[in-house]
Amino acid sequence: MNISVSRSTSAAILSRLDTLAHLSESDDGLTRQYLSVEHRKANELVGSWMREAGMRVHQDAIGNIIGRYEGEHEGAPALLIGSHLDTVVMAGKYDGMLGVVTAIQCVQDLHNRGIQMPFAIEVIGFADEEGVRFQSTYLGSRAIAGTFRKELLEARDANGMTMADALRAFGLDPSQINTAAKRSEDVIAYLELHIEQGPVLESKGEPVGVVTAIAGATRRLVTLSGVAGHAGTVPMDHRQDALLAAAECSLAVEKVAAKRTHCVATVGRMEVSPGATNVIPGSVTFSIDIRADEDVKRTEALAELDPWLTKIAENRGCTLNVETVHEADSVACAPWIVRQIENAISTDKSRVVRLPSGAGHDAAAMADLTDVGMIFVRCAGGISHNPDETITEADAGTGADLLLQIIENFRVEDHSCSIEST
Ligand code: HGY
Ligand code: MN
Ligand code: MN
Repeated sequence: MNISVSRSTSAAILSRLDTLAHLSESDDGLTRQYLSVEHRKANELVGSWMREAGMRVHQDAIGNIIGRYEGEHEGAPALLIGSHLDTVVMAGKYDGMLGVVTAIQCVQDLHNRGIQMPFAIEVIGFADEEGVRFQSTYLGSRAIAGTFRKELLEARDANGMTMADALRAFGLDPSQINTAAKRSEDVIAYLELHIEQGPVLESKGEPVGVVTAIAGATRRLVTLSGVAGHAGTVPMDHRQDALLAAAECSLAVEKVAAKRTHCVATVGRMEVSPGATNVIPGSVTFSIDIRADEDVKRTEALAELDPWLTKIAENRGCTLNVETVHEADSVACAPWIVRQIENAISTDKSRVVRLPSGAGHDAAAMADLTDVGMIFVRCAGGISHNPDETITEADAGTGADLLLQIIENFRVEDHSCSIEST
C-alpha cells in the first residue's frame, strides 16, 4: 500500500472510539441500543466529526446518521462506506464503530488535501445492526436498501414498547421509513471496514484481509408453555416444566449444528417465567441463532431441528411456538470490488488473505441495493462481542491506509449509474 494516512490518524481513530465507548446505558461496560438516549448522543457526536471532515450531515427516517462528501460534480452517485453504531450487550468498542470512524478519517484526509473524487462519498453510521432491542437485525441498512419489513414496527422491546412508539419517542415518524431508501442509480457501491471477529488474520500474521462472502443466518424466538407449580409439592413425574423442555431443546440446537461443518448455532437469550426459586417454570422463551457458510446447510439443520423441538415439547407436556425474527441468505462480495481491495492490499496475490465472514454485517443487507465489498482488520485473539475486544493502533492505521487507497483508486465497473470521468 502506498498511501498512508498520517500517524495521527490512527491515534485519532482509537481516541474517537474511546470517546464513543463512553456513550453506554450502563456504567460497567458498553451497551448502546437502538433509539436510546445513547444512540442519539452517538449520532450527534459522529455527525459533528462528519461535519469537521467537510460532509453535509443528516439523520434519516430510521435513525441512521449519514455524512455526504460531494464529488467533482454536485449530486454525483455516491460510494457508500459504513458500518453500525449500535452494540450488543457488554460489547467491545470496535465492532461496527471502527468502520464508521475510519471512513470519516479517510474523508477528513481527502478534505484536508482538497481532493474531490469523480463520485460522492456517503459515510453511514447504521442505527441498528445487532438487533438487540427488537430481536431483528440490519434495521438501518435494510431501510436504506429499501427492504425494511413494516411488520417489524410492531416488534416489542423488553419493556413492551413497540418499535413504532420508540421511533416516535426518538422524534422520528414510522410512516416515513420508506424515505430512507436509496435509488440504486444514486449509488455506485458499498464498502465496509470491520474487525474480523475471528482468529484467521492473527493466525496468518496479517493486519488486514478481504472478505469473500457473508454467512447466511436465521434467528428464531421459541416459546415453550408448560404449567407453573409448587417446587415442593409436585412430584417429578407430574411436571410440565418449561425450563427442562428448553434445556433439552438447547442441546438439540447444539447437535444439529455440530454435525455439520462450518455450521454454528447459539441459544443466547433465555427468559424464564415466573422466575422464582420455588416455582416450576411455566413458560420459557429462548433465542436460536443459526448460521452456515452454505444456505442449504442452514435450511437442512432447521428442517432437522423443527420436528425434534416438537417431540421434546410433546414429551414434556408443553406447547411450542416458533417465530422466525430474522432470515438472511449468504451474500457474496462483488468480484470487481474484491479485486480492487486485493490490489490495494498487495500486488502479490499470495500475500492477500481472502476469508468468508461468519459474522453478519450491514453489507449483507446493502447487497440488495448495490454491489458490496468488505475489509477485515485483525483483532486480538479474534475476540468480539466481549469487552476484551481490541485492535492495535498500527492495525487501525493499516486499515485506514487501505480504505483510503481503495477510495482514491476506486474504479467503477459494470455499474448502471454514470460517473462523469475526470
Ligand atoms: O451477529 C452478528 O453476526 C453481528 O455481530 N450482528
Ligand atoms: Mn456484532
Ligand atoms: Mn458488527
